[in-house]
Amino acid sequence: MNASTQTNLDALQQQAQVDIAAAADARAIEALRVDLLGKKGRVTDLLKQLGTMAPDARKAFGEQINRVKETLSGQLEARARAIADADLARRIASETIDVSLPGRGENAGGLHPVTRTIRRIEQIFNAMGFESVEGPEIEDDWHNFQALNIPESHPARAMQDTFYALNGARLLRTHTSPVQVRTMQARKPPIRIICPGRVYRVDFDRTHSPMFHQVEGLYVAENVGLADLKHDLQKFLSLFFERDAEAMFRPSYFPFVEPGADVHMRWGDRWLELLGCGVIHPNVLAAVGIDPERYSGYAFGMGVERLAMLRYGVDDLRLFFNNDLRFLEQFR
Ligand code: 2NL
Repeated sequence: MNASTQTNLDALQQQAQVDIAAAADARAIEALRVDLLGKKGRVTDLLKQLGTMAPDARKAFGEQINRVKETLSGQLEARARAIADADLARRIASETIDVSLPGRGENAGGLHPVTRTIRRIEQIFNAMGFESVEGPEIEDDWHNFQALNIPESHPARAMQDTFYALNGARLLRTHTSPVQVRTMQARKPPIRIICPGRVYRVDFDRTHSPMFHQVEGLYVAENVGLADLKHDLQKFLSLFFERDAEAMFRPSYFPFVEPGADVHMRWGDRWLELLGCGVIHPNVLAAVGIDPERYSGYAFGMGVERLAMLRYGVDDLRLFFNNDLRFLEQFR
């Protein structure tokens, strides 16, 4: 090792330390690193001179240069970290995030109140052993009327006027009873079903819509009668309205049942008519191929919108079909 090379190394190290301490930003540090330790850097240059030295000197000086190299490398890194920390501290002190800006929000959809009511009715009856069955909305006269003990020119047809096509060969069903007719034809008792769905009548005012929803139900087996009907509907009403419902069965006429009844429920100091029901007429059982001497059954029908109006406190049925979001959003 010669004295001048030694001096050069000491001087280089001292100057480098001064420069590193003075570096003001990340770019200055990087420039220094390249100038000192890069491929053509000054420390690297000194290492290249080792080749010209005697073996003893080469070993001692080589170790020295590597120590300097490591020291400078550590100092560069420490300075770079100090600069980054100071930068961050300055940004934290000077910048602010406005957390008061409202978010964009999610437009969550929801189920229509009629759908929710149908599901609620189904849930209760399914738990009582009734299977949900659906069927066509376009029907023929036999399934919608004749099988239900409503012959041609029967006065009950005037109350269930509907929409016809193909010269009366097809019509929009006026109740979901035809689904029950089809199910009774296809199965053997015991049969315990409910039939939810859209139905159509020529009717339009505050409490009637030309299209509305119904859930009908029936239970056909041996020895099914009025007592089963009263018990099961009483139970349904209590579960649906979440209270000990006081029900009244008042005689009423439907061609497809005998006896028939309207079910009323105490509502404050009034009685509200909620649904119709009865013991299935023997003519109906015979029409679908079930022996009325062996089997009997009860049936009932309810308007979904009517129950939804009572449950949600809605006073105009047409609101359900106007598709006004201000109304519908209240049911989410
Ligand atoms: C009402 C009255 C009712 C039925 C529907 C029915 C169905 C078959 C046989 C016998 Cl397949 N009856 N359904 C019975 C009585 C009343 O509905 O006011 N619905 C909204």
